[in-house]
Amino acid sequence: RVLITGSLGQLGRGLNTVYKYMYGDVVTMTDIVKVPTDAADVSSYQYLDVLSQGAMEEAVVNNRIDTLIHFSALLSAVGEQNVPLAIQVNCRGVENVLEVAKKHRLRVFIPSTIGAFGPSTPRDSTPDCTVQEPTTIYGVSKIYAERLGEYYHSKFGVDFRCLRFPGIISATKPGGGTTDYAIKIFYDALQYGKHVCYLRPDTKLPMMYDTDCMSSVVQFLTAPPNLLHRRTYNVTGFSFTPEEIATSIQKILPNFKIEYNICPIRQAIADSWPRSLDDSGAARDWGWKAEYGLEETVQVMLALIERDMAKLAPEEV
Ligand code: VAH
Repeated sequence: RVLITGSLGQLGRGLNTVYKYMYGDVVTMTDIVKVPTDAADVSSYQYLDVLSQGAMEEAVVNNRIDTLIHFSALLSAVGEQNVPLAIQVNCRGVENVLEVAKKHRLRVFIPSTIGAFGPSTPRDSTPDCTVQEPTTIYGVSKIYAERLGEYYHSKFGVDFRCLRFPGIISATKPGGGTTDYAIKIFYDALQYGKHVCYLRPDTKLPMMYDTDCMSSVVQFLTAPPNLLHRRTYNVTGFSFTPEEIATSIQKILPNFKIEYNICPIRQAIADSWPRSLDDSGAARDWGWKAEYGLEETVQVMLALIERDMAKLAPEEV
């Protein structure tokens, strides 16, 4: 059985749906939102504060968990606004997860990110193993997660697995990241025909569509340990700039307009991150391959959001 922390966030909801579809009722969803808004999604939901190791252990034992997926984290932009909280959630949370995993022999998945790289990292085709000097607390905390996980793996034999994700594009609300514009742009395109982007038109970043992100987690977690030459791998989909994604949207919505109002904080963060990732290590070791490119992502995002908007009352959109 699987326990997902941060399960009501952008990645948690998607992975719960995938596991439910594949294996039935095997997931215990946890988060710090006390009353889940979407009851259909959350029949197995439990409140869990990742800062409480005792509560985490209790949830693991009571639900007979063997795999812990730790999605709780403060993302890059919001982390800069509350550094002490980012350290608590992102560092103390990981320490608790790894201790519980050690004690109960769990397989653990913790996502890392392109944010774990910084301005001194080669920015194009960034490899798995390179300079990591991030300039955000988010990046610093994710390096800590990578290294602590690798340490628990080599020292205590914890089956720790970690993927460095690019920006994830999904038809769900994102939460406080620098890559969030690449989701909001679709909602704005359908609702207002216009998006005001906080990044410069030429800011290239690596991204990946939701379905590819979910399959990377499922595939990586089922890979036999003898295939893994490392415990932290890059995975990616494709790279684009705000200008390029706007052009793709205009192919479907010709009247769509993009304007720019640069946010200096998020621009500086984006400028310190890779423009593209080399994920050939994941491809070689466990057969990873992304399926979605920019055009497919734009098509599916517009279709999904249009469908969801049609279901909701106007004030809920
Ligand atoms: C953020 N989406 O923008 C996250 C991410 C690729 C970066 O980890 O903070």
